[in-house]
Amino acid sequence: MRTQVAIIGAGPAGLFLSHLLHLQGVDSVVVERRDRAYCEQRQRAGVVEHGVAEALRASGVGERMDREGFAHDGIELRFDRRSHRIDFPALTGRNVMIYAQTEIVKDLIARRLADGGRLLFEAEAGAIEGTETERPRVRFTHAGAEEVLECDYVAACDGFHGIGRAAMPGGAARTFEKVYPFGWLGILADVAPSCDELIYAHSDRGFALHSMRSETVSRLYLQVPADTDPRNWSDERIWDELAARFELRDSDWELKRGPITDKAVTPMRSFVTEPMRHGRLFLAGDAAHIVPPTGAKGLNLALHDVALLADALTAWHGKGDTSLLDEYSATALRRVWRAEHFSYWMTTLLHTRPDGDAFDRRLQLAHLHHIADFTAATTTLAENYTGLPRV
Ligand code: RFL
Ligand code: PHB
Repeated sequence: MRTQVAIIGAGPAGLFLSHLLHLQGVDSVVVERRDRAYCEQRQRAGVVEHGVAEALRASGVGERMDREGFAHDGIELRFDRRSHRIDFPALTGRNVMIYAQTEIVKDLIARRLADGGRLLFEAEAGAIEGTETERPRVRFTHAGAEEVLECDYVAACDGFHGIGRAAMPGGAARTFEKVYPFGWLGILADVAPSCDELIYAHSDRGFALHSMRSETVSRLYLQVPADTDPRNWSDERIWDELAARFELRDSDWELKRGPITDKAVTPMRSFVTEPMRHGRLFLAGDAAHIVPPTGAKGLNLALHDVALLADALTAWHGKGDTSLLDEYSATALRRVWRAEHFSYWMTTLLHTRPDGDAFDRRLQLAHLHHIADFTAATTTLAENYTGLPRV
């Protein structure tokens, strides 16, 4: 089998890259180890930055997002049992879309298939070869057979546990990592959201986040120790803990409860690999970097990466110009490190450290008050959250 760009992984990065390349007349094949249903149901992100939503619309896959997603003009920071709203349009002229990653993946798969795209599910890549030559190859297994995909370039969009990063020769890449001593217990529940906008709550009991998927489905998260087994958390215990962390003084606001349909613990880490390219192998999305979910940046960064990569591959295809490919890693990493800093900052601002003391919590509260009370500080949060146009 032969193509111009071999793409490993049908997550948001691989699918959007394949779609953008198709629009520019560049041929690609996507190999994905899981089946289609698995890719479409994996519960993950929910916040789409302003510029990323624009990019989805501009490429013709924003229609259902605009119909079924929610435009949110702000978030609530809840601390010291009081509520503080951050107004995005007033501070930045931008907002965000609440539209689940599962839906973006469904939209992209449907569009690729309608456009005749070659998307191979249950096709696991086992090796990437010849990345320092002009004819790299991806070996994969599909329907029990060993196959070889010959190409001009390989885009590893295969997530944190993929083979792309490991295919960089020893010494060619440097990694940077921070693992946090806590994780998130995330739930999906069949109950109307108890709020119109997301609530990021700091409390003495730990962090909690209230998000949503639709008018009848809520998505909520609790900070828990990293080694937590979700089976030790009964539904009642989860709702009681969420209610305690979201509690407000002087208000009759109440958390609505309903049947929990999904429960999982996500570990939290920050991770970057540099550079994001070796020869004709390019890394994009979670294959190259991980952020803790507090800043809602993972999905957005993945889509930014592949938008850059698609422009670079288009310039190579159309004019034989490889200068954008040569600049890809450095350009992508500037935004990556900005998002790494923002996500780390939001995480340390809002979570309780197991080794933290009362002094640390007073500092967090002083910082949170500063963000709520001073326009320059509020604007910094709003600009980063809605997405910086240029980094
Ligand atoms: P993905 O989505 O992991 O897709 C990689 C794909 O590659 C496939 N694969 C292979 N295929 C073939 N052969 C192999 N050898 C392969 N190895 C792997 C995998 O099966 C998979 O289909 O990576 P991508 O495309 O880079 O997308 C990244 C995003 O998924 C991720 O950054 C976000 O979900 C992170 N994230 C959030 N990001 C946000 O922007 N906003 C959020 O609100 C947000 N919340 C979250 C999140 C991630 C979470 N979890 C569970 C990690 C909340 C959670 C709970
Ligand atoms: C989500 O809706 O899953 C979500 C929202 C905001 C975050 C992380 C996850 O910061």
